Amino acid sequence: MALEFMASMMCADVGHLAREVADLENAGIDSFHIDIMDGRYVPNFALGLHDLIFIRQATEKPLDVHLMLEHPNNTVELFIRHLRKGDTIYIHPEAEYHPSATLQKIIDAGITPGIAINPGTSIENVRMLLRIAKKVLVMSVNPGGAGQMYLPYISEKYDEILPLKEQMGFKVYWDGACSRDKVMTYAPKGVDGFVLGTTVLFGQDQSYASILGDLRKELEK
Ligand code: S6P
Ligand code: MG
Repeated sequence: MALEFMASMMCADVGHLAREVADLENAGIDSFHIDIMDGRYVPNFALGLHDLIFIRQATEKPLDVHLMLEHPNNTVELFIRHLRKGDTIYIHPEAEYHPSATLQKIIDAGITPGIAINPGTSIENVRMLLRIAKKVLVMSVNPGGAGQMYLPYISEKYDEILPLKEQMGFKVYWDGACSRDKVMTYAPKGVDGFVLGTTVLFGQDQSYASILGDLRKELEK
């Protein structure tokens, strides 16, 4: 599949969520990234179940649900219930005693299983889960907020994980402080998709369509 651009919906104008979803869809976004936080696993609250339900009925595009929750095993069904085949749920392995059991629940429900790897977590720590997950969200900021600074040390993690993706059967996605330069550098290295937030997509002087169009044009060069 071609490179995927996901819109980080915690960065959207929540007062006009229907318009934001329609504008992004018309601009050619590939999927909607939904950051769910519990104020415990991360020190913030972002989107919630109701936002997910609203966005799910507002678009036919896939949803990319990033659970930043303690013990997602306890509540993952609440999210699964509103999703469909083609949607993804990512969990943070550190947030659960038995993350592979939670991933299995996601698989059994026909949803794509994903894991998110924190900046401070090494690939070695989650290596076995790479056999189960189909999508891996490599965090280049600590989970918990938009508009944070890119952490340069994560670049070495891409060097480690990208060579594994074919043999282990997963795709790699960038989450956090994604700039134009990061897309241009890491797409050719094999990153399959990028979560776009305040750094490049939201709150800019250009329209969504022209930002996404420019990114795609430049990638073709
Ligand atoms: C962070 C979250 C991310 C952010 C994204 C925002 O906890 O998982 O998905 O929403 O990083 O983008 P930016 O460009 O503002 O960092
Ligand atoms: Mg996220």
